[in-house]
Amino acid sequence: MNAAVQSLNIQAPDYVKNPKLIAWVAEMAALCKPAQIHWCDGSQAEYDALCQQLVDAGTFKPLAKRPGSFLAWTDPSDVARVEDRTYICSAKKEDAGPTNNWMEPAEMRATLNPLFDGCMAGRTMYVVPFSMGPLGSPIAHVGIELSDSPYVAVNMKIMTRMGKAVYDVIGTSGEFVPCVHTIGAPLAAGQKDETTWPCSKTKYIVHYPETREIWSYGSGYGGNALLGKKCFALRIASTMGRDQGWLAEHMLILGVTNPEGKKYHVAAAFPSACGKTNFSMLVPPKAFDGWKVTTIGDDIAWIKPQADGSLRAINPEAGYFGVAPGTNMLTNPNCMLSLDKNVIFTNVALTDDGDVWWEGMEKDEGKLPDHLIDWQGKDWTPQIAKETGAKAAHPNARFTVAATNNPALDEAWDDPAGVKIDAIIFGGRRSTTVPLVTEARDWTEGVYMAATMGSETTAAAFGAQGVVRRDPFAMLPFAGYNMSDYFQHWLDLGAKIEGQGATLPKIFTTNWFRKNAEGKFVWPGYGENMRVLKWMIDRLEGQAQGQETAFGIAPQYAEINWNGLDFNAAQFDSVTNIDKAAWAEEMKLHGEHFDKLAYNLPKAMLDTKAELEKRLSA
Ligand code: SAT
Ligand code: MN
Repeated sequence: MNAAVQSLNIQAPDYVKNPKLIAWVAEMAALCKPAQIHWCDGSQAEYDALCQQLVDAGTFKPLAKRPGSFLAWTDPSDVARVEDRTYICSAKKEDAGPTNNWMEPAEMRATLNPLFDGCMAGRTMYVVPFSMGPLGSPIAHVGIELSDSPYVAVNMKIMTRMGKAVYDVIGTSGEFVPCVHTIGAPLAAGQKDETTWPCSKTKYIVHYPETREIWSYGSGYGGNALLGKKCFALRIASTMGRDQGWLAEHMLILGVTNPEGKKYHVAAAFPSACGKTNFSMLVPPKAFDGWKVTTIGDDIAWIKPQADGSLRAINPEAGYFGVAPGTNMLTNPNCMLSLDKNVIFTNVALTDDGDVWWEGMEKDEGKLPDHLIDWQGKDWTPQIAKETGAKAAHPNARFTVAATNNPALDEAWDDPAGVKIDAIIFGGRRSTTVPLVTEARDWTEGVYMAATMGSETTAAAFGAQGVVRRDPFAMLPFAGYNMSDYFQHWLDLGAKIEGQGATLPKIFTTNWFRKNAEGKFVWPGYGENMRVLKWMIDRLEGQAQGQETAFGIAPQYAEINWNGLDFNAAQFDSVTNIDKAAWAEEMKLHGEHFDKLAYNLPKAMLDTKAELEKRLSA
C-alpha cells in the first residue's frame, strides 16, 4: 500500500457489518486511490449537501422557478450510452452471443487494472448502497456502487432506494452486486478541474456475468454511470434471471382500471426513447370517462413466476430518468406535472428567467422563446436554430425525478409483492410494415414477434439515427447473455407455466409510428393509445373477436372505441394493413437476423417463421 492509501480512512460506519463488503471497499480504494471515502447514508441532509457541492463546483445550476431543482450540462462527448464501449465478459464468447461486445475476463481485467489504478486521485469515493426494488422484497436485489462522481451519487438517490437500510438487508453475510464507477479524470496534488463535467475520452462499460460485477470507466452519463439501471437491473439481472428462472426486462409497468373498478396490469417493452415513459403515465381521452391509468414503472420490470403460475412484477427503480425533448402537456401531462420540483435536469436549455426549456415546450407556450442558453452554454434564438439547425436541448436530454412526484403513481408501485401481469406488449418504432396492434396466437408466436422486433434508432445511443435495426425484446443493448439463449429462456418459462395449467399473460405487438406517403405519423398516439389498450383488455375479457391476419390477431375497425376521435376506416386501414410485398422484404430481414443469431437459436423460432411465411403466401 502506498502512503496515500495508508493514510486513507477506510473505517466503515458501525451500521456496515459485512466483512466481505468492507474488504472489497478497502481493495477498491487501494486500487483507485481516492483522497477520501464518503459512505452515503441516503439522508436528505446528505443529498442537499452534495447538490450544494455540485453548485459550488459549477456542475449544477439551481433553477429559480423550480424549487429543489438543478440543471447540469455534460461534456458534449458524454451525452448517451456508448454501446460500442459496452462489454459482456463471460468466460466463454458464445455466452455473450453475437449481439454483445466480448473480451475474455482475464484480458479485460488486465486492460482495466492500469486504468483504474489511481483513477480517483484527488477525488472522493462515494460508497452508494442501493436496493433495486422495495427493500427486502423477494423480487428485489441490492448493490453497492463505488463512484467518484457526486452527480452519480445524487442521481442514484433519486433513481434507487439508496441509503443505510440497504446494509440491514445485506447484514453480515448477504449478497450484493459490486459496481465500480469512475469518470476517469484523476487530479494531481493541488490540481483543480478545468471543466464542470470532467470525464475521459477512453470509455469502458464492463460486465462480468459469472461473478456479477460491473466496472464502468470514463463516462458520467446516464446508463453508463448510474450502474443500478441498465448495467445491473438489465444486463446482470437478465443473467441472474436466466440462472434463477425469472425475467429482467426493458419494460414499463402500468395499471389500468375500468369504470367498474376492475384493474389490470400491463408490462410493455419499447426501445429507449420510444415512449415508455409517456405510455406508463397515459391520460385516457375524455371519451374514456371512468378509466384510469397508473404508473408502476417506466423503464424496467423484474418479473418472477409464483407458485400458482402467475407472473408478478416490480419496478426495480425508484425514479425516472426520462427523455425531456418532446415532453409537453399534450404528450405527457402527468410527466410535466412531475417536473415542477426536486428535479435534476441534464442537457436541457436554460431560459433567461432561470427556468428550463426543451424542444416540444413551444406547443404548451404557443411560441418559441426569444432567447435561451443551449445545452452547450451557447446563445440560442429561433433565428439561430433556423439557420444552423442547432437544438436548444440535446435530443437525449434527460430529467431525473422521484417516482413519488408522479401524480399518476400506482398505489402498489412500492408493494414488495409486486403486481400480477395480465398482458405484455412489445412495440418498435417503424414507419412502415408493422401494424398498429396485433395479438400473438400463443406464447411462442409472441416470443417470435418480440424476437424479430425492429426499431428505428434514436438519440438514446451514439450512432446514426433513424436506421432500422433488429431490437429483440427492446433488449439488444441490454441482454447480458447470448440473445438466442434469452429467447429459449422465455420459451422455457412459458412452457413451464403452461405445464402447471396456469394461464400466461397475452402477448401483443404495437407500432404507434407508421407514416403516410407525406412522411407524417397517421396514428395520433399518446393518450389516444388508450383506445388500443382498451381493445387489449376486451381481448382478455373475451369481448372482442378480432380478426386473423398473417401477423397475429388484429382488431376490427368497429371493435375500437372511436368516441371523440375522428379516425375513419381508411385511416385505420393505413395503420393496420399488411402489405404483402413489404412483408416479403421483412421476412428476408427476419431470416438474416436469425442467421446472425444461429448459435442456440430455438427451432421454434424457425418453425414460427415458416408458418408466418405460409400465411403470407396464402
Ligand atoms: O442512458 S440510459 O440508459 O439510462 C437511458 C436509456 O437509454 O434508456
Ligand atoms: Mn430504457
